[in-house]
Amino acid sequence: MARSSKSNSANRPQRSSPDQKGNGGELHQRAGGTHPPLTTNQGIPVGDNQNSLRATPRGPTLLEDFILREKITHFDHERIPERIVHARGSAAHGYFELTKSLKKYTTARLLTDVGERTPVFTRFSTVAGGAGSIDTPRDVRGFAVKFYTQEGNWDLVGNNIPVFFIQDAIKFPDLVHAVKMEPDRGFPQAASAHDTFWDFISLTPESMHMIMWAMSDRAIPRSLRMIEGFGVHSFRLVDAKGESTFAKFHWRPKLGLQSTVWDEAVKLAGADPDFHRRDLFEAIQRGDYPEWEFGVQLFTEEDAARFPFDHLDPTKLIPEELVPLTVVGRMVLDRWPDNFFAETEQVAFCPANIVPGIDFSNDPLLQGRLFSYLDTQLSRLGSPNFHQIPINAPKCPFANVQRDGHMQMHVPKGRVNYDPSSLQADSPRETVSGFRSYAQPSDDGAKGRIRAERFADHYSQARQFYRSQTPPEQAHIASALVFELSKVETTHVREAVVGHLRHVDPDLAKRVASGLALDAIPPAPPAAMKPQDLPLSPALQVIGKMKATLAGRQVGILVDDGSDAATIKALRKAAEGAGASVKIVAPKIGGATLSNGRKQAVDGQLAGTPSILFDAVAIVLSDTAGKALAKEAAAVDWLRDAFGHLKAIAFDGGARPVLQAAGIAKDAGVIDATDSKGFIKAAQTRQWNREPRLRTLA
Ligand code: HDD
Repeated sequence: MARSSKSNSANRPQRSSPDQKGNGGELHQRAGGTHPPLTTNQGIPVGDNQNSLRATPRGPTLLEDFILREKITHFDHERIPERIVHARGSAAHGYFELTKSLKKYTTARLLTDVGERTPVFTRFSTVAGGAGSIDTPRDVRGFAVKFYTQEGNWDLVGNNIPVFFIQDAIKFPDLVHAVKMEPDRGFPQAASAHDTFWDFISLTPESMHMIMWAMSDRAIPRSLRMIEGFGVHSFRLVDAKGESTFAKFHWRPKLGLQSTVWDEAVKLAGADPDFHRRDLFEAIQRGDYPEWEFGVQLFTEEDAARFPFDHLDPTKLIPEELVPLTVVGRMVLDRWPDNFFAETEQVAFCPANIVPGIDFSNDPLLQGRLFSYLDTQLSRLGSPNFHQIPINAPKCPFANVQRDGHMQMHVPKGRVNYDPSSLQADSPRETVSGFRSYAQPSDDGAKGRIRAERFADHYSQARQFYRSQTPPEQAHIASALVFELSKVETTHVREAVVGHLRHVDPDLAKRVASGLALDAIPPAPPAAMKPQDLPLSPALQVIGKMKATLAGRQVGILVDDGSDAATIKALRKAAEGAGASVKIVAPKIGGATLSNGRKQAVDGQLAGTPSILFDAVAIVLSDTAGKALAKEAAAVDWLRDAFGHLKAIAFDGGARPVLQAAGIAKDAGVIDATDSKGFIKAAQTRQWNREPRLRTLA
């Protein structure tokens, strides 16, 4: 029925003003800059992005609304499957610079041309937790570097621990199933302290060396900028004549290694689940670029034959005392990604991405990995063209006759999509400098599902690692085992693990058995090979190797109205002079009026900025504020935690009541705030001597 022109005009929707639209009105209009027109994915300019198309002002929404449907449909598909392991990660761009040529050993250009800078993209990760889990669980950290070399992409996909749990890739799905949340209950998230993990471990003696590392302070790092990285497997370097030398690859942080203490790691999980991501982001934003040395251990087939272990076994490392580390380059991370999803999430690493002059070894774990990663990217990124995503694409020219597939971004020209061909002048061809596998002579063994004989030594290097640690580190390992096994409900699993520890070190077994209140130390399982006493390797320590430095660290100063301005200024100057950054914490975020009457800007409000976030703390208060904050749990905990986490504490007279309320006894790390020099010295390390007086360690 035709409507009369009168009723038609009465029903016609009025053009809405910005405020009626719901776009925040004036503020939205006022935002500076030149804003391009908002369009649909088809380029159609959008007139109203706040209201869907309705049949009448209060009526139903119309299916016709292609703008609404396109927007919602795209949103519905925003998530892709997260990585089955290493789902939670943080990454940054940077460069690798060669400082010493390896020309004698390899033709790989990135390792021969001193001074050449190769762009890199490096992703750090935890292993067990989901993408939204915490940054500070006890876990291995992934350390994956994509080198965009002029001869193609090389991915060095390593960890912060130089060995692995298993010797053969066929065990990887079992290991990962065991450590991830249990399938019937869906917990625990990002934690190895549960029955299925330890059940698997107790039945997998080859994991014992890795367990020592995973229970050590290496698994609770202070910062991603303070972890080492390892390629784990032996690789080969191949020279122009086709001769090969084995290589192990290492990353060593310029800031030195540093870990947290366990109680701190647990509290960090609540205080700042993004602690490591934020730390990396903030360091890069302030121009304090994280840096690592790149080192190699080089050895020949003959050297390897003399090692008291099989270097193809990924549960073994080569002590630096046996084959020294030669530093040949450095990596600097100087740019945070522009977009987390496009870069950090979509980056696809693959140990099979290798360049001419580098080759694989027969390590059975590596061999399995060569298959797994390409396969996982197909399922995760959904197309065989994932190498065309900008973060994955080589930065050198690349061409072949692979074609088509989902999300093909290239538009190849011409008739030729096969090889060999003779119809097109510019079709790609094989080159003499192309990748060639090392012509490894094969040994005479028979085919079979067999492990090499010397892989059976499961305990010698676990013992070497444990015995090489400093006493506090040994206590941390024993305590971590007690903590983890105390979360295991099944008694026989607890006992079986302690049984293995007898082979590692009888004293360790005793400490853990006592920490679990076992009636007796359980029997050791039969060992396929008798553990040997290998020479100790101090290079395996964290505490022993820690640099005494505040560089890249963070100092928190707790102030309130009336705090002495001169003391705060002196402390800040000293801390910044030592390379630390300083954050001011106060009960109110709007600021504190100091003794000089000036308003002090505040970086964090007390309740939301616990001392857990800092490496060392100072507390500077007026007498009035000191008395008031002694009754404030957040302030008392601020000090109690700093003390418990073995941090240096500087305090002035006004802060004394808070110290008293926190039960802090003066020691070498509790220092008068006027002694800023003494404070900085104490802050360069943790107060390890304090620990035995504070908590019962196994
Ligand atoms: Fe793996 C991811 C490191 C053994 C299968 N692995 C992944 C990442 C790192 C490592 C750092 C994250 C990469 C990123 O940031 O995107 N993986 C290691 C190391 C291993 C190791 C150092 C032993 C030495 N991995 C290993 C085995 C297998 C896998 C034995 C399977 C046979 N790893 C994968 C995977 C992942 C992965 C399922 C998950 C997401 C991805 O690959 O891209 O394919």
